[in-house]
Parts: sequence; structure tokens; C-alpha cells
Amino acid sequence: MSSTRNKLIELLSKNEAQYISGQLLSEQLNISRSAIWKHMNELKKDGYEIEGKAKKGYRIISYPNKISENTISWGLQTDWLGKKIVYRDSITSTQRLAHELALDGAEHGTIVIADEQTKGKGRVDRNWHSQKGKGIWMSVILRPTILPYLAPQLTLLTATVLANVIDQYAKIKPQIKWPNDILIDSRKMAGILTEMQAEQDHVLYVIVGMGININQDQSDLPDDILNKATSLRIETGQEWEMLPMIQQIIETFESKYMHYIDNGFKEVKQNWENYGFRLNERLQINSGNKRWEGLFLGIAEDGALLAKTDTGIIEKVYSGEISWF
Ligand code: BTX
Repeated sequence: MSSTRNKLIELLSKNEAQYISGQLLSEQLNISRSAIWKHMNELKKDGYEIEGKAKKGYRIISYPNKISENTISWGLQTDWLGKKIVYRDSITSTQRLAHELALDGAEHGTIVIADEQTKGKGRVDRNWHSQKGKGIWMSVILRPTILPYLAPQLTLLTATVLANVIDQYAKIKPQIKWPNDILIDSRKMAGILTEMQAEQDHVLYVIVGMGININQDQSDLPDDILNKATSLRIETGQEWEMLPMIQQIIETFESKYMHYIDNGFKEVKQNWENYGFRLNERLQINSGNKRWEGLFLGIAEDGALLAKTDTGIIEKVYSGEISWF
């Protein structure tokens, strides 16, 4: 978003109770009055309600609920995450566009977000339902300075970000099901898809996709997920504004990511385990042709699930289907 427009909104919002003259705005922003007028029109397109009165000036009446590059950027308190935002009304998959942008050199911290995905992607080519205006469908392009084998830590980190924000924003404590599901009442409210392009010892880029069900009601959920999915609205019985939540996710992500890069995985692990679904319970693991039972102990540094077998051996599980009794 243009920084002029950002400043313009800031000036208007600081003076909410009174009119601010076109002259003053033009001085403060160092642009002509007709340029101010053009910016005002753009803001209106984004859903800002601004009153303009002859001789008095401009006054902001209401802020948009609408999601766009501008509305997300405004007031966003980050150093690098979301400095570039690509927003689409409708898209096949934000993941797909993020890959294209990353291959074209998009900078670390670029965000792709859409109102609707017509071909939302889950893991291993599964489908992610992304109904228009009902959830947060967002991908983040990262160029992390970590070794490729540690990339799964970013999935776990993202899960803690989402759990934290849902916890704070909606005052509802979600659980994280290894490795990447965010559950409420044992039903999936959000999913994370991490994809990476790497050379042997070097990550070119990572794309972290987040799909968060917000305002679907029961009748919005497609048949195939009716019994295993949920949304924030279903769980709380109320509609939620998405814009402040998106901003909170971006801000929390940046701060947790920086902490992780500077200090390592320890805090992520603790945070993850704080929300861990069925921690210290018995589980069954199906990986390849091996099926065994054990006690779920937590997660390892490399993102693996840790389980203790009945003979007392601690095993690491990297992939497979987990079920509980
Ligand atoms: P996953 O493979 O863990 O979950 C996919 C499975 O979850 C599906 O097979 C289906 O059973 C169920 N499912 C599908 N849609 C939903 C939904 N809306 N809510 C709950 N359950 C559902 C999880 O994959 C990773 C999802 C990442 C989605 C984001 S959205 C932004 C980005 N762009 C994109 O295309 N994908 C990511």
C-alpha cells in the first residue's frame, strides 16, 4: 500500500471527532489537494466511509470490514511481514500464486490472501474448502535462514501462532493435533500446509499456507467434512470480524518467527505442547506397513512426534496416520 495513503488514514483516524482541512492534509502529506481527493476516492472503494464538507474538510465516519491490501496494511505493526500483500477476490489457490511470486523473486514476508479459493489445497493433493468471505485463506512467502530438514518446525510454529491468536482473539482454547490441525472440540477449524523449494543445504523459499474457518455456519460446511470440521462462528455462536484477526496473525507470526530464528525451537516446542491434542495419552500409529501403540510424549526438535512404546523405547514419528483410543 502506498505509504501516503497509510499516513492519510492515520491523520484521519487521529482526528475522528473533527474535520481536517484539505489544506492541512496536503501540507502534512506534501501532495496536492487533487491528489488528496484521488486518495480519498480510493479509500472509499476500499470501504472507508469519509465525509467531505466544503470549507470544513474531511472526516472519517467508519472503517471497512472489507479485506484488501490496503485495509490489511493499515495499522499493521510489523517490520517485514506483510510489507507486500497480494489480495485477490477469487483465486484457485493462494499457495499456487505464492509459488509463482516466489519463483519470480518475491521478497521474504510477502503475503498472498484471497476471499475465495476455487481449488484450495490441503496436504498430499487433498482439497481445502475455502468458501467466499467465510474464512482466512492466506499464504506467506518466507526465505528462512534454516537448514531444509528443519522446515517442518515452521509448520509447528505456525500452529502455535494460530492457536495463540484464536485463544486471545476469541477466548477459546484450541488444540493442535500433530502435525498441523487446529481443533476445537475435536473438530478441525484450521489447517496448515507448508511447502518448500530447497537445494541440498539451502532453503530457496518456504510457503506457509493457512486456512482458518471463521464465519461458516453448519449449513455452509460441505457434506464430506460436516462431522469433522468446525468454524469460529459455529463454536462461539457469533460472527467474527476477520480483518483484526488477520492483522493479529501477521503480527504474532512475525514476532514468534523472529524469536525462533534468534533463539531456536525451544519456545515453539513448549507453546505447541501447551496446546497439544491428547498429550500423554495412548495412541496408535500407522506408518507404512508398521502399526504400533504407544504413549504420546510430545514433539522433538525436528518436528517429529515422540511416542514411547510399551517396551519403553522412545520413537520418533515423521509421518503416518495417528489415532487415539
Ligand atoms: P489437510 O490435508 O490436513 O486437510 C485436508 C482435509 O481436511 C480434506 O481432505 C478434508 O477432509 C478436510 N477439509 C477440507 N476443507 C476443510 C475445511 N475448510 N475445514 C476443515 N476441514 C477441511 C490442511 O490439509 C492444510 C490446509 C491449508 C489450506 C490453506 S488455505 C491458504 C493456502 N492455500 C491453499 O490452497 N491451501 C492453503
